[in-house]
Amino acid sequence: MKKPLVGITTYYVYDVENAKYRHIGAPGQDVMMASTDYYNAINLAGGLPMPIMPIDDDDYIDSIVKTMDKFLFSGGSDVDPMLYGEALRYDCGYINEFRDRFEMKLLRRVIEAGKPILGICRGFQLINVFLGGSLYQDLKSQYESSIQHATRNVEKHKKTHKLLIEKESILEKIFDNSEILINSKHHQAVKTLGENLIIEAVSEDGLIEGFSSEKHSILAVQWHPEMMYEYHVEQLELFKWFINQ
Ligand SMILES: [Mn+2]
Repeated sequence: MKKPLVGITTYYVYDVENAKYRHIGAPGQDVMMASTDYYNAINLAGGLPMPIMPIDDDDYIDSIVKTMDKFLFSGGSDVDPMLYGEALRYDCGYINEFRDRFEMKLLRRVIEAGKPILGICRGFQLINVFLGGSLYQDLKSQYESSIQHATRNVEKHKKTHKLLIEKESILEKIFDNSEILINSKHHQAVKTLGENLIIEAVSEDGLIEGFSSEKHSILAVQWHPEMMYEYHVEQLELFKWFINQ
């Protein structure tokens, strides 16, 4: 059987971001970057992972949407608050307008084409914003909690907080459990939920950590299963579900 082609979004890195610590390329060159974790996870789950070059061209985007069977919207920089109608707060992180513009166009076409979508971290937040939801620009200053969601210097696979899974949700089917432990690498989170989205799981302090949409074939999570599966095998089940559905 032919393996499903899974298009995975990538970082678009401006020359100026790369310039300070340049290891590759020449001055003036923008580059594409991606964490290998996504590609390894999709490959192990039985899919054929393909990086999507961020090229802002409508013909290109149409071809990609036709060619790929499924789409993974990956992690990365903060979504521009202007896209959910808020002014930029002092504690919002780095914003890449090129990537936002490209991925919003891509997401629109993928949803129109009805192809399955898996969102992770930034991908999860981008989908929420696309469907009319909003985000906390920075949890530390906007959401009172004793849980550390932004564990920047903690190992990628380290379990740091609980995930409380909704009854009869997709995540309950995937993990066969109502509660698991997950990593946490986000300083932003869903504030108001987008249209047609259903909550799949929350953290103990009440933040949405997973949502789905049957209408749009979306499953999206705030944590990073691709950083965990090597150490915590249950996390690979999420990618297997995505490939096999
Ligand atoms: Mn978290």
